[in-house]
Amino acid sequence: MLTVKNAELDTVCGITSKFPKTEFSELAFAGRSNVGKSSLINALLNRKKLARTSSEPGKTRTVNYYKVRCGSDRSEEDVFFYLVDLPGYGYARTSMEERAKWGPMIEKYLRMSDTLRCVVLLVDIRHDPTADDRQMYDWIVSADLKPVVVATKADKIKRSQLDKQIKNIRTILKANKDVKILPFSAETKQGREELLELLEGFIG
Ligand SMILES: Nc1nc2c(ncn2[C@@H]2O[C@H](COP(=O)(O)OP(=O)(O)O)[C@@H](O)[C@H]2O)c(=O)[nH]1
Ligand SMILES: [Mg+2]
Repeated sequence: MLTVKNAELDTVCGITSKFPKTEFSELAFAGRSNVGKSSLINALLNRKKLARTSSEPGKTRTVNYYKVRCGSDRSEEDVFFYLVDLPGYGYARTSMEERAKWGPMIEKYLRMSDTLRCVVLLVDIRHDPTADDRQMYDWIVSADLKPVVVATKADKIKRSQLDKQIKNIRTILKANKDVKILPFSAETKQGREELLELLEGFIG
């Protein structure tokens, strides 16, 4: 199990900047704007305001690299990795121009990173995944990465609805049975430990 010891914003990449060559494994996070990505990153890293959350969606236009140091019961030494926050997509009021840049930027990142080990796709547990979500999912698979899907805001539905919603997400993404779809809540921290454990399997 990982215990987060330190996390800091290391690099911010704009649309035209080159992605850095990092010395540790990269774990990337993708999803629609407002899906709860910043909240999940903060919950995961036990930090209140490291990643900026906003009720105004569509603000992030950058790829943010957080350098994370963890203790691990699997090794004596601390474990380092980069958590990579990819730009949110699908926000209705984003200009066409901005929207046109999102795809190539994500594709370029997936192609260029040598140390990328995993992309976590976030979808809202209450809603059907969108065409953009499906595109993102297919890019992850095409990049020969094993997708991890996190269904956010799990506190917003009844427990009795959970299985049904997960099944629905699986069907729409066409994710086969061995793809993990993990219910998560930044409010209650449901799924946090399981996600950390899953991520630990990808680094090192
Ligand atoms: N109830 C609940 N609200 C959440 C959760 N995660 C995020 N939110 C809310 O959803 C909105 C968008 O969250 P944010 O993390 O900024 O989303 P991002 O645009 O994907 O980074 C904010 O108002 C958050 O407070 C969650 O697990 N449960
Ligand atoms: Mg955000």
